[in-house]
Amino acid sequence: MDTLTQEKLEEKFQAKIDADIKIEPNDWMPDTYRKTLIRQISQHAHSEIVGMLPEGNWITRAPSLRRKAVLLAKVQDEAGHGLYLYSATETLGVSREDTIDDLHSGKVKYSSIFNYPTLTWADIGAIGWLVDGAAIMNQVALCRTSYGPYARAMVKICKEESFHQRQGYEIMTTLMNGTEAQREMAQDAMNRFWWPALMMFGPSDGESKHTEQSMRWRIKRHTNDELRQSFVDASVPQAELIGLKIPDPNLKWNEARGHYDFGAIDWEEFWQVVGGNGPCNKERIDARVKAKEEGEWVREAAMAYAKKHKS
Ligand code: FAQ
Repeated sequence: MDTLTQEKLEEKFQAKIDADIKIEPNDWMPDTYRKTLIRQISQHAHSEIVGMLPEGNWITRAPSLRRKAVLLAKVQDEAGHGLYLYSATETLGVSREDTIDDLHSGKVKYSSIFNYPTLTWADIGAIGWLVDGAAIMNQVALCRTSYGPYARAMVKICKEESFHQRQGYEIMTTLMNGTEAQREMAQDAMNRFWWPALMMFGPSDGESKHTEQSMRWRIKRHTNDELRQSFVDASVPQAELIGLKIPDPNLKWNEARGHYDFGAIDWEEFWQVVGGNGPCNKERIDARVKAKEEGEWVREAAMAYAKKHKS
């Protein structure tokens, strides 16, 4: 293709983005736009699937039948989110098999948050409230992302995530209305999940290598720091309402900014976890690889059945 045609195509493409017209799978798109989407959506899909593991750990130990039914439904929702997102990735011309292999080989990332362990029942409350809460803050904005299949997947995902956030907050509220030991357990979960939840939004804007281009393409509608700030502003009153303390001595309402100021994030910890050295990275990938190996016979049987009924 000559450069003039390439330039014209890129101009037309950007004009569509600027007019908020969705890009669909068969539309022309720059190679780098396609690659950025494959990276982000597949990372997002993997996060949903790996994210089932810390909570799945508590299904057999949920404190009542009601809690168990709710947690089962939530974890199954996450599986569904992963499947929509793998489908959205496939519309960009990559196979699901390759995408999953990239996760297992460590080539592609998933959210740092799922490399932390779930030590107590209160962690399930903290994940629902804070982790799903952070996920929604990011995903509501993604309902308006420029790539059609990703934006449409996000609409259903956000509806389910807001139920997840409420169930987590309800667990925390119940614990905070319980015994001294239950309140301590809830506060301990808060202490361990608060900072990793803030890290979910990614590096600060000055350090984020993809934000500028992704904002121009309207893949991202807000920067990492903008979303992180909105999350802090929304979470502080929720914590205060049920008597939980935010583990940050520098957290303070700033009247002039109209936002909470908060302490420095430990970016060294973030990059260690992203780089594979978090508390549970190895355990998470081992579990996914094992699940794939043990599911081989199911896939084979399904394919054989599909072939037989096609012919
Ligand atoms: N963890 O230049 P940026 C959920 C990487 S879903 C690991 O700022 P970008 C539901 C990033 O990939 C949670 N890696 O990147 C649920 C890049 O690396 P690369 C997942 C991270 O893409 C709840 C490098 O750092 N949500 O929780 C992280 O513009 C409960 C530089 O960063 C999504 O994936 C991180 N936290 O912005 C499930 C939402 N942050 O690839 C179960 C969609 C950054 O160049 C239970 N994704 N990195 O080597 C996004 O919005 C964006 O991709 C960001 C990062 C905001 C995550």
